[in-house]
Amino acid sequence: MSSPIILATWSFGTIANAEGWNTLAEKGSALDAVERASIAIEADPQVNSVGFGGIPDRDGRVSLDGCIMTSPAQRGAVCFVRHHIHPVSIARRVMEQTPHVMLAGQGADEFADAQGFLRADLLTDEATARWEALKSEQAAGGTTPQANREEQTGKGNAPKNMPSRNGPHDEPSHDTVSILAIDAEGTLAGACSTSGLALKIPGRVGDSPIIGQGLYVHPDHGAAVATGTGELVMGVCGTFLAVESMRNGATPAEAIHLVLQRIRESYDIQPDHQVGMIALSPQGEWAHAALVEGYRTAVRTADRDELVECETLISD
Ligand code: SD4
Repeated sequence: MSSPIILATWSFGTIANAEGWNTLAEKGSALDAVERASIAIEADPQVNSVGFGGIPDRDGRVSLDGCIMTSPAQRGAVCFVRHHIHPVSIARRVMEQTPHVMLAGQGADEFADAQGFLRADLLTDEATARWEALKSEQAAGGTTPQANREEQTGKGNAPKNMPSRNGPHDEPSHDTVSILAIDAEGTLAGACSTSGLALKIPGRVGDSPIIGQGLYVHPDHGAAVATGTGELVMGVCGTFLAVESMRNGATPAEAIHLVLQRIRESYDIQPDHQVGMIALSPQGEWAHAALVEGYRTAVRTADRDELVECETLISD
């Protein structure tokens, strides 16, 4: 028997954890817990970076990405979903009902239809208002949201700014929900769900739904998730690198430090960039770290329910 734990990114992670903990406390599986935790955030219209209510792309359309994983052989993902609210649940069906790992765009939506998921309009009035404000800001020559920059500079060809939602690093800008859990049987699971970057170029997909980028889980060696500027994570296979490092003997803290250092070495990090990571060992030891301040992780166990400020920063 193990002591269950659930960890989720950002302050809305406490809401995700509350939902996931209901499952873990009743001796449910980590897989069910991370799916239910994702659903809670995806369904919340106040969260403008995940699921229903996500901020649209450059052309005003919302697209969602998500994945779920328990082992290299048990993983599913969807990206560029435009007509369904729960990408993690669709990803789980890809994992359980198909021989494939990932479905994209129209194919993912049609698969979701066939699986009985109901179509929904992902756009809310609030997200439209925020999108219009961002477009005006952009037209007035203000900060250009990173996703809409087609030109690239610097050694690492990374986008220059964080998504301009409500602010680059402060909590109103919630970002991706990335979740890791261990259940009473000691089984690890993880999930990621996002609407990606505000004002992204239509078709852009980040790290969150890619196995080994936004999420990686190995039952014997540990699990890791990422949030933040996906392009930075994608050049270093961020979560795979973290779990592989744990396989080679690194602690969770050492593993994610190595990844964030690798990101620093590989890119010209801009002031608005951020990457936050969580790593969890099969024994329940966990750590988090971020490129810059503002990132936090919600943790829930039998005797702990709190939001932990990330004090371990990897900065120049
Ligand atoms: C992406 N990693 O699409 C996501 C966005 C995110 O915190 O996590 N923001 O690049």
